[in-house]
Amino acid sequence: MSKKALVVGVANDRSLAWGIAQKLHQDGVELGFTYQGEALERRVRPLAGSVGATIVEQCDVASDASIAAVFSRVREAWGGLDILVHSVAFAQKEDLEGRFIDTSREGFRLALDVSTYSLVALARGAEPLMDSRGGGAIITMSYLGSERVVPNYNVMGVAKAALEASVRYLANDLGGKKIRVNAVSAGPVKTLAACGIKNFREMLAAQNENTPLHEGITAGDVGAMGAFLCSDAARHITGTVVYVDSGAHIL
Ligand code: 0WE
Repeated sequence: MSKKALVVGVANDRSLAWGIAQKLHQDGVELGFTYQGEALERRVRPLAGSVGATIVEQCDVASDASIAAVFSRVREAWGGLDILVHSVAFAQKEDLEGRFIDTSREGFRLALDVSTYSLVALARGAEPLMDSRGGGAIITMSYLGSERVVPNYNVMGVAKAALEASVRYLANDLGGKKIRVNAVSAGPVKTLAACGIKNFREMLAAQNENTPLHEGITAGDVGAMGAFLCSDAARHITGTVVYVDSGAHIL
């Protein structure tokens, strides 16, 4: 029977989650997608259709009830789950510029709720469904701003640091059930999430000019690594962060 993957975080055809979904599809994995709201539904439905997705559900990752509804749909349609792709982040625009010290309590709470706690909540929902398959793989997306100060990344850097730590604690909790949890730390890619970010063009240029490989990163590059981490070839890899950044993190 084919593997089943739930992909959370496709916004459009440039999304890292879409890059991963396409690679999983090539590997023969059956796909399900969630979308955040009505505006994104119009983008996600056609993409989901193009890879023969059997689940397309709305999911607000800030709502436990919404997450529970998604997993009951997965249980009903598939009876189990092999792969969970988490590719979700949000901080208020005002918190991605200026000084980190000025982050409000609500801005901090929102960024860590949507970008970090959502992984914990989704992993908890996936656990029994993966356990019933004898194991599974969970991946999430991170960024170097979790461990270095990247100008303007600010509260998202703190959210990604907590996300990477969450990967380790989740990997430890779920290892006994043969559920692996890993993160891909990607270099900058021009996705919807990058829209309107100050100096993003310069960051893309730096990725091309100032990295060991002198090459930009594509959603396909991230997708290939994501699909690998979800495959049996990675069966002994858990709790780690893999860099897909042309070597930027060593400099
Ligand atoms: O994680 C991210 C971006 C995530 C993100 C993007 C937005 C833009 C629109 C989270 N929240 C929002 N909120 C919005 O209102 N990246 C790794 C891309 C990124 O974002 C940056 C970067 C890089 C790289 C922000 C500042 C500096 C560098």
